[in-house]
Amino acid sequence: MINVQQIVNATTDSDLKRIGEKIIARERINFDEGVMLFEKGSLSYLGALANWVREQMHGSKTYFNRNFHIEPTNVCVFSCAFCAYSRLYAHREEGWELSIEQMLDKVKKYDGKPITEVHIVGGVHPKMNLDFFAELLQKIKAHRPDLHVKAFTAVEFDYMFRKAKLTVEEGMKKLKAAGLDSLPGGGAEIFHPEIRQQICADKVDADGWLLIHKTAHQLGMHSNATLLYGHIEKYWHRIDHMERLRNLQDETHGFNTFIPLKFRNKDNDMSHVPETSVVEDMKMYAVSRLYMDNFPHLKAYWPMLGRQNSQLTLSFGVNDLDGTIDDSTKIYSMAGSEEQSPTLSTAQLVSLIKQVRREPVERDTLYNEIKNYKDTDIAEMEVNPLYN
Ligand code: V47
Ligand code: SF4
Repeated sequence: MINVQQIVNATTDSDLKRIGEKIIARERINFDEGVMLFEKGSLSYLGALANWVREQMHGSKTYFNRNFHIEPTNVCVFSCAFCAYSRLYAHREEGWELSIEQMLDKVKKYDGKPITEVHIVGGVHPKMNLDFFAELLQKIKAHRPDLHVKAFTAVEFDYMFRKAKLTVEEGMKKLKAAGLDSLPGGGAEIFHPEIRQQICADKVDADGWLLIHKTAHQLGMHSNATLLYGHIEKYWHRIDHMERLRNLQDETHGFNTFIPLKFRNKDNDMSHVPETSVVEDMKMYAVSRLYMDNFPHLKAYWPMLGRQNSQLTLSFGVNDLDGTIDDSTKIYSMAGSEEQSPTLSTAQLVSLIKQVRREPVERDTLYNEIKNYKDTDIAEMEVNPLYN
């Protein structure tokens, strides 16, 4: 079998060869080299390198968790051009707004089930303020103290804290005390103002986003980071975005996972922008694995990519497929993802990973391993209510 060193040796392009050698030596690649990988790297070259890095870091392990989502509202004061999901406050009768009791009922639905995480994220509703969410967190924790609460994008935090006239540190401390455990990675989009101004001008900017995550890390919480790719940005905007995240990670080591999110173009103000091809998607994952050398995990969010393409990413650097999701995530189905009802049972998720000969490992939010399913029989799982 040809190994990665032989693939690098056989490369005729001197830039790609040098970058490949750096990667094999586990040296950091720089901005220009990141852009060059996108511009010149073939799918097979990038894939070979990214898969090598992935296997050095995690072997064949592919993580997932058992989680569910709550989307408190899709009413939003902002109007990001790519968003198919939100409704302006003036049109709030077209959207939904859940009360604390309704959200608690969703939590209670999982009583007795081996779910480890709730992911709470939604639009920015002017009436759902810091006190509202602090009360929600307290009530969730009072009901189920062991449930890990991963909640709110930097966009939601920024709005809540400004409205409450608190600094980021004060606001974050308050939510942590109420029960917040970690932060999801949303709202990052593309940091560079040249693009941010065109796709989401009115929400928190790059420095604001990074400050919120830095503050959370300093308070001992972990977080994720996303990048919305495949619309009007150039390759260098993606690398600029990754560079800013990589720099913060050098300082805090608080990020767990990097999640590239593929732009979907249905029913939004950017519907005229074509979606990227699968080849471009896989290149994005591969370059992410190669550039984000200090991020332990790379996640493909299956409801956005679809199941088969998610399986493919596992050969392009990805080692995490998020979770069983369950219930109510609408942000991608409304923007045109092929996954219109994004729920997988544990048995289905394990089977998806095994089909492409990877090792399914159930984790908690912080990547502590809960169960390795390498030797678990799918047929047995399918008839066991614990996995369905
Ligand atoms: O910030 C919105 C994206 C994000 C579209 O941290 C779109 O574990 C593509 O961040 N096409 C929110 N993307 C979701 C998110 C997330 C998801 C899963 C796991 C985690 C995690 C975080 O969804 C937004 C935005 O970038 N988004 N509309 C669209 N049309
Ligand atoms: Fe609001 Fe988030 Fe949609 Fe932007 S992406 S309009 S902040 S819900």
